[in-house]
Amino acid sequence: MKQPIFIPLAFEISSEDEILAAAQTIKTQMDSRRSVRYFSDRPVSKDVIEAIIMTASSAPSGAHKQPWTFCIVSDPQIKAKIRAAAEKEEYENYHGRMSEEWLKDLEKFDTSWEKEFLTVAPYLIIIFKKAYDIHDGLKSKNYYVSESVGIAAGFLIAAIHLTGLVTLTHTPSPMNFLQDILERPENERPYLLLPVGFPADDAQVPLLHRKALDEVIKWY
Ligand code: IYR
Repeated sequence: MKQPIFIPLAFEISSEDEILAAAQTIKTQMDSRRSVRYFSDRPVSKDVIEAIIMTASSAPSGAHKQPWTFCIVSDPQIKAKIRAAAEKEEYENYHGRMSEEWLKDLEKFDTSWEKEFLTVAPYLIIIFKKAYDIHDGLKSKNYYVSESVGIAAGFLIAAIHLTGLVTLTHTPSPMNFLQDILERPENERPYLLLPVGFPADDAQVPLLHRKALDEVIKWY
């Protein structure tokens, strides 16, 4: 058996005051994050995208397998293909596949089958989850794949926001067309699509309220 190698943890203990101040600062910063559906076509540098992807890829994962691929689309033709395919599915969703209750729950967001942001935002990030890996033709197992990729997606959304950009968690359904358009291998499945960029000058967001502390916390 291979001997595990351990190294000292790089960690510095902060004072209680510093910890509380940091927690409150992060709370305020993250509370200003909003899902945005109206994008500007203002460009974003590739270096920024690479940095936020590496932040996402630093997420914990089952057996540290990092079972994800981040596909970054800036090519206008590919974006147009993705938009056409997503809108085709979404049209069906909004015209019969989604229940009345579901449509009513979405009223406050004023969404529709039209997805202009898919061609306007400078980048589309499509996260693929890897059910298993293939190295030199050999399959190897991944573990807790959905949990791992969900955590990475959370890191990505936080990184995008803290960087000063906006995004939206978009899940066209079904989204297997992404597998075909992006020519991903059989072991990968589309997980989430995130347009990334700057908001449109006149971007608006719905007035929403977040749940209060006592609605989301139970102490034991
Ligand atoms: N996927 C559709 C519908 C949709 C569903 C939920 I749940 C949302 O929170 C928002 C939209 C769409 O993208 O419009």
